[in-house]
Amino acid sequence: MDCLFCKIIEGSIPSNKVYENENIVAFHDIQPAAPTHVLIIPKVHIASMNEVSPENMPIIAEIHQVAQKLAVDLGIAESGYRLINNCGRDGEQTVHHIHFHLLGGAKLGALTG
Ligand code: DGP
Repeated sequence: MDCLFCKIIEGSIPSNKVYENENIVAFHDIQPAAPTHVLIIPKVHIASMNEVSPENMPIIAEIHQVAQKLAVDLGIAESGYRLINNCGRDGEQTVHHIHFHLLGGAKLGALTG
């Protein structure tokens, strides 16, 4: 499958991984928008939030558990952070393998749209 994040998961494209288990990988974003900017993705290919089904909803929950743990590990839990999913054209989703941005390490600007 011609998917950038599937290639990162299989290791044919390198990434700076901060977490991996049997279901999930997290790695530093190549274009950080904050001092801490990690992408958390499922190993199973789900194109976007629009394709999440009741069957794979548990992995979305697990991604949130991993985000909570990574926020602690990366030292941003106490000061705060954002966990963002961009979906589709208006959401400015550019990689069509569902991913959650974990952003922190500085006061983040207001969401203005
Ligand atoms: P989004 O706009 O929500 O689809 O965000 C996609 C993110 O993926 C964007 O912040 C940049 C990041 N990205 C794109 N290509 C690569 C890559 O090859 N490696 C890494 N680590 N991140 C990438």
